[in-house]
Amino acid sequence: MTVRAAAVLVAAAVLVLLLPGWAAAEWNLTKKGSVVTYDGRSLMIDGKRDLFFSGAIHYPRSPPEVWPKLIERAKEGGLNTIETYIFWNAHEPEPGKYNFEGRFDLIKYLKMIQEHDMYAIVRIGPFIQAEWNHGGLPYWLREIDHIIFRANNDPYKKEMEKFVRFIVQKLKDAELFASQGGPIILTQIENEYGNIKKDHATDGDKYLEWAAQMALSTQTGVPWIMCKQSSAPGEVIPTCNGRHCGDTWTLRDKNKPMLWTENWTQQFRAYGDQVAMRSAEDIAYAVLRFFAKGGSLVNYYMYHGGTNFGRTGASYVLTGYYDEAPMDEYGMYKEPKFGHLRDLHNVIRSYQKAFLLGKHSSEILGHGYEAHIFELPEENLCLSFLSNNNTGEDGTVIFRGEKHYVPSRSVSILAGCKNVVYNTKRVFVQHNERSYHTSEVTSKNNQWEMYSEKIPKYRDTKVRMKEPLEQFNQTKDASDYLWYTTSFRLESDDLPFRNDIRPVLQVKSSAHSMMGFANDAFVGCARGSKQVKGFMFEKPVDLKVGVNHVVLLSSTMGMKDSGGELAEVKSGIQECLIQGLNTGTLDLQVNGWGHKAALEGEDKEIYSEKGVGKVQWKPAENGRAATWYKRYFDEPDGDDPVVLDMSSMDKGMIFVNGEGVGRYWVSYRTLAGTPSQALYHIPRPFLKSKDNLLVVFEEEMGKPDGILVQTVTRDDICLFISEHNPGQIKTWDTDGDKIKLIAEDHSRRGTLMCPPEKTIQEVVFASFGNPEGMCGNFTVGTCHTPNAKQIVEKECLGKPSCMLPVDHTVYGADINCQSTTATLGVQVRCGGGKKGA
Ligand SMILES: *[C@@H]1O[C@H](CO)[C@@H](O)[C@H](O)[C@H]1NC(C)=O
Ligand SMILES: *[C@@H]1O[C@H](CO)[C@@H](O)[C@H](O)[C@H]1NC(C)=O
Ligand SMILES: *[C@@H]1O[C@H](CO)[C@@H](O)[C@H](O)[C@H]1NC(C)=O
Ligand SMILES: *[C@@H]1O[C@H](CO)[C@@H](O)[C@H](O)[C@H]1NC(C)=O
Ligand SMILES: CC(=O)N[C@H]1CO[C@H](CO)[C@@H](O)[C@@H]1O
Repeated sequence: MTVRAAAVLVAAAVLVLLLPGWAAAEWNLTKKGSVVTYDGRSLMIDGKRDLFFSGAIHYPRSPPEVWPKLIERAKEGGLNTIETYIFWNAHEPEPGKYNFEGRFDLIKYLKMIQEHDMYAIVRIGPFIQAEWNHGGLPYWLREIDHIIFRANNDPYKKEMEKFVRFIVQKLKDAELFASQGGPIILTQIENEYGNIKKDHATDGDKYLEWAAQMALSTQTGVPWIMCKQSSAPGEVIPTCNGRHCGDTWTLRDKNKPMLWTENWTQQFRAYGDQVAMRSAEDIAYAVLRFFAKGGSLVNYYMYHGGTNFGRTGASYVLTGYYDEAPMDEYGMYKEPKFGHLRDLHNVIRSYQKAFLLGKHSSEILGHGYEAHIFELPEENLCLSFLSNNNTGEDGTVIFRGEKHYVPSRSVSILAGCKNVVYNTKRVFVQHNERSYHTSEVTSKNNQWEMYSEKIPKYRDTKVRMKEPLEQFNQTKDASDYLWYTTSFRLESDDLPFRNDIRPVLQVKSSAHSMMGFANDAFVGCARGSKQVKGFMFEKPVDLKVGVNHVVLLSSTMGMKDSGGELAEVKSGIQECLIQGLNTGTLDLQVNGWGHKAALEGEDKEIYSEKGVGKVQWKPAENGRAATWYKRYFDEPDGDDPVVLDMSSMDKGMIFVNGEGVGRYWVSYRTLAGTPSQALYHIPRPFLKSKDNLLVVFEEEMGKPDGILVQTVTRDDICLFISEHNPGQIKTWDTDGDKIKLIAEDHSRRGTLMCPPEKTIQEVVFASFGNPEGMCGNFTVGTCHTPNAKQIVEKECLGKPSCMLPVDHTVYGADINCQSTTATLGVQVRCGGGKKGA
């Protein structure tokens, strides 16, 4: 130990004595390193308490060129921390062969976070779930003898430990832990183990204890966490994951701080699921309920979701990930979520001294009403959270002698325990909506060529078995696709005598979807769902006297990412029958099957410039099953995000310049009848200015000439503000120990602001009364002042931004609705400026 390190260690030890709490027992702090400690109130950096507003942004779900913008925007949103999982199967696709290139350059990502002066939380897992293929576990783990994932099982523990130590060492080598002067303040081992502990009833606790000790022994100098647990072994901190951690979670160990590692900003979606939304108000409410009870760290899951490129998504999960997050799939601000949470972060941060150092007490103020108070009398500082947990009932409470109006399911923050500076239901931030613009490059050279996959016959296959084989064992998860082929002979008396009766091909599958072919003709397709395991394919087929060939193309949409039995999840064809023959049912189960993993187009990489010449392309025809299509297109002008509208297609994979853009599945509709996802993001870094190679593999009956290249804007901006004022709204700032008023009474005005360089071109909607609907689709209610539109036009047209009063004296009252509280609803469209910017 060097003298300097010893000195710092002594300093750290003193620190621990002064501030009772935990500190990593021993490590060699570097000169620039920080000590991360904790107690029951919060984490501390070099002995100083801090608040952590963290956002989950996963590096493999965006190209590295985009990371700086995402991190900057997160910082602008009032975050001081970025959280990411580590993706084992991306980093170690084969045992001992590592990949940290491009989107998987974890070290570059963490350094970038540090350059932006932010902290990082690294959730190593290495099981991560994350709606990521196989929950992050490499396929090859399944082939290790006697392995049981995430259990007190030596083969699993050996591989897990090897990877965790490898990653920790890699992070240490790059000096990325806070103890070394890096950004990482917390590391996570395992992930939501509480969900499956019962599956390994005998040994779950032993495994967790081992995982904790193994993690601690890596000596990172920063605390370890385990999420979705209410207790954790030793000094490991258990943390909450959920929607309402302030209401649903109790931390058992009072010497550990309340940390919320996943506050879901929506629900992730699988194909077939309805759009899952969560309002800015509800997220803000949940965060403040948690902070009111003493929470000091929240991580938004996700703050930006990004895209499941290539084959990286878990079973059935949409290619676009958490599009409803504060930054949408394309990295654009989703308002008002982004701004409303930013305001919340800035307000709490302004009062963090009272909040973190003050004495915490609480008072019940009535049924469902409570106050949480953080008071530091010696400095005359006080901060309180007034909350109304009642559904559908606004109310007024008396707190410290003053009346406060608190809307239902909302929390107000009171500065000095007096002035409302924030209420979760009072959204002053503008809303915005996306619109899509078909780029002219769509029609320029819109010439498609096609190559139909060769449908293999039994004689073309090498892997043969009496019965159909399990799918993952054949594909090794290197492809979604496995061909199954079988051949059989029919005599003339086997076939139905009547022409209108056709035999039926019936297949039971535990894969995710399947296409059937008989004698080279496409018979149809069938699919399963995330909710129900397996599915049945039943289609009439044309068979003939003599030899018939039945070929099944079985496909998976990623491997399962959750549950205790991951290694045992099987896939593929389970039963195959021909029904309706004169001679009864023909059972093909033990008929002899040939297998061929992966598509020919995948093997030859015909989606890349390198491989595109390896097959003979010809002019495209629509509606051909199992067919590759290609065209070239130029990059649309400007910087707006680029998407493909795949509405005319059914299911398959998209590649641009050899990059896997993701799986698409437009024919999988929601209950409402709309495609689960029709628009697929092509990040601009995937594009060059001219001649981009677009290749699509279509399984079903798609029409490629209908594919549109589009650009996305958020030029539709809206206000939706009620005249009702729950208290004087003021914005305060702390200047040293003094609080100063920096702005007052935003409550009766709303601001509309266009994206940079654009101006307000059109007032699409304006109503003062009780308008309904959402930005992009407002309608007038029963109360409406007809001249609102004129007033807004006068105030806003041609300007980059405008401020509108929310006041009936300006718009006049609707004579029918005099006693109601009016709301101003406005939608304007921005435009002009740099073309396409
Ligand atoms: C601290 O440094 C000493 C001497 O270089 C070394 O033996 C020891 O393993 C280091 N401890 C840790 C936790 O890295
Ligand atoms: C708040 O309301 C929710 C929903 O009604 C309820 O589940 C929860 O228990 C309530 N919490 C408290 C502390 O009253
Ligand atoms: C995997 O497939 C091979 C044949 O390709 C077979 O020998 C082996 O038994 C299979 N393993 C499992 C676990 O099914
Ligand atoms: C617009 O709102 C109306 C009623 O509020 C609804 O019926 C309609 O489906 C909405 N349209 C869109 C495109 O959301
Ligand atoms: C851990 C937790 O409670 N997360 C919640 C955060 O908010 C989302 C809203 O979608 C909830 O679904 C999560 O449960």
